[in-house]
Amino acid sequence: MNTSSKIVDAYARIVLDSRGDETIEVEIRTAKGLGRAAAPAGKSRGIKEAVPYPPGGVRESLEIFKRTIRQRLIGLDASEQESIDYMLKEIDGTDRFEKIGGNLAYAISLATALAASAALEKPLYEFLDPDASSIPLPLGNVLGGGKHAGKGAPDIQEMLTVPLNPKTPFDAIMANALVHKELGKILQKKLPNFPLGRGDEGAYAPNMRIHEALESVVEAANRVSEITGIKLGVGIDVAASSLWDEKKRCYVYENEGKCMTRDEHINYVISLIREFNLVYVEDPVEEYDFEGFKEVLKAVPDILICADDLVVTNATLIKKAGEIGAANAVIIKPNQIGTLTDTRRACRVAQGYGMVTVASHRSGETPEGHLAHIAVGLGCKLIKSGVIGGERVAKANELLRIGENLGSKLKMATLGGG
Ligand code: 2PG
Ligand code: MG
Repeated sequence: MNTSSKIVDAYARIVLDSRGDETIEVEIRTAKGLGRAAAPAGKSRGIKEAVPYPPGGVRESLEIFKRTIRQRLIGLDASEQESIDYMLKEIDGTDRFEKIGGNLAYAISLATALAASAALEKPLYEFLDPDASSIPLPLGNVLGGGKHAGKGAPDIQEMLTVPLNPKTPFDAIMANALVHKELGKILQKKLPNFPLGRGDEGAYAPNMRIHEALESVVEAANRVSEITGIKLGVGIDVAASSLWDEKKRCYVYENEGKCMTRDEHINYVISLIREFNLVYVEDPVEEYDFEGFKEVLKAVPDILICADDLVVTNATLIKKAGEIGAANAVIIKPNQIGTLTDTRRACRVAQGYGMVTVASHRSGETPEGHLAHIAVGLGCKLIKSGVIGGERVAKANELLRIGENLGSKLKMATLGGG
């Protein structure tokens, strides 16, 4: 046992997330440091994800922590992440943290890792991987709708940009911020009465159809490429499970006034990819349609087809997707699976299939930068963490600090393979 990382006390409390919803925050104290972490929350959640809270909600998770978990943490070594995460799974006893809540598990798991890294005097990314040196490219949501915005916004949840050849972490995050600014100007010109309203992740949420919205994002990205010399790619998160109506068996595009059959929808997504030269498409079809993913990837093999709700950071589901060739990229949201150990497993399996791993925020976030460390420490080539808003910028700014800390070791990630 490393005495400096021995857990001497643990606390939990309820705090607010970026949407003003209650979430659980955990503190793990060692003789030499403190780890504090709160869980984010999704709105377009996958059905197969860890259950965020037991039936009694966040308060029940808090009670469970006080009653059964706190005492069992005290005396353990915070640097032994795997055994602590295993203990959480054993206490819960279900596959999806239905009893204690995936968000409680995740807050404990991350707070433990932070406590260990503080005790060992290492940044979290280095605790996760001592050889980590690559800074992921930021994939930033600049315009969106779906479940993250109100009525009238585009049916597609997110339209994103990614700098493809930035020289430094600063160039990378600044490029997306400039796109957001240029886009604001373009939207105001097109919609003089648009009061620059934004959705949950800080992306503009105009009253606009998909086609015009994508045209605007491409225009903003091109302008920024011209100004900065940085090449920008455009992508989308269709979040297709949010559109799928199981009873009607079609994809409901409310704002477009359409209900598309599975095949019409797949053809539509492929047509958008071709027309707008998209480089990245997340969740093109609903969360049970592995074959649909495969069809899309087959049609556009050079594009990143990224699985989020399909695989929910679950190594077994990622393996299934890898085996049949359903996706060449995968979203990594630690609270979808509940522990850092299982998040690491998910990354390893995905990277083993040559998939690009994309560390991702949730639409309800905490004002912390930890996701940047997780992205670097787990070898993710992309980080999807929004462009503006304190809780989004916290992750971007943390990438800058990690970059400085890496010094001459620093490499910028590039896309393509593994
Ligand atoms: C997504 C996420 C994050 P949510 O679908 O990728 O952008 O949304 O957190 O609401 O699941
Ligand atoms: Mg998604």
